Amino acid sequence: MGVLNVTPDSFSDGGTFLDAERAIEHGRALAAAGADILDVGGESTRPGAAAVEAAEELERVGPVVEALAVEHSVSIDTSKLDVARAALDLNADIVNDVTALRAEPELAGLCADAGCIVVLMHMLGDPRTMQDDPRYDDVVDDVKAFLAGRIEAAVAVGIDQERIWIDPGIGFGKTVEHNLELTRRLGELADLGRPIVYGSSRKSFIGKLTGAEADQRLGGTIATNVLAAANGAEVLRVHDVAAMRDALRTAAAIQTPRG
Ligand code: HH2
Repeated sequence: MGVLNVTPDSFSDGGTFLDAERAIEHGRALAAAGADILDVGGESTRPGAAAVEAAEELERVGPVVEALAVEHSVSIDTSKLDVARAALDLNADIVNDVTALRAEPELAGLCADAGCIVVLMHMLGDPRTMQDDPRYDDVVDDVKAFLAGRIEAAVAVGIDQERIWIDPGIGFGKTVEHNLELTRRLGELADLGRPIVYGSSRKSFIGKLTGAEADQRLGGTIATNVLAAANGAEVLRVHDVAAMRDALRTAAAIQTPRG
């Protein structure tokens, strides 16, 4: 899954793809580099990010989804009903909601009616406050229980269980240690029986471990994603698709001896 942020303020690429033509071009480049899904977002969820009105978010992502969804599989990274509805009308295939259908509960009904895939992600608190001293009894058990509850809620409103993907929400209300433990024990989420999405790309815990700025975190991004894939992640949400593809191919070749 290639990240396509059509925002002025995303933490690692804010402003780079705010122009629709540049965003579309970048989306095509991500697909050419091997992304199976393009994750288009118009609102940053970085800690402390400013909220965006639905109309503005849609103005950002609408033309990009319209151009790319006829060519590629597109997920819309939004928590808003109106944005998701418009994106699905423009042929998006997946709704990726970092609030797991909690921000605007009507979004669940829309997804049920549309029959699209839905990504349910764990987040503690909201983007304004989530990094203020996050605490868990056991981070993996707590995230797992939360995701089990959100799957149940989604199925209760008519979303097909088979169309639900789950995500531990790396960096969303987590310390460095929480992110490392979730990555180390990611396999425990497989008990929920749904594909696991994993998004560590360029995130600040990698910066805290390596000292690297956001655009210099590829090494840490690759390490975390290769281990996440080995631990059962099926969908890896990354900015640097070509490097990730090569890393995954190499890791897979080690794991699968050729006859
Ligand atoms: N992370 C971000 C945004 N959306 N969606 C899922 N399912 N999983 C994630 O880990 C995830 C996500 C944050 O990263 P990014 O889009 O690069 O930054 P920003 O939120 O600042 O636009």
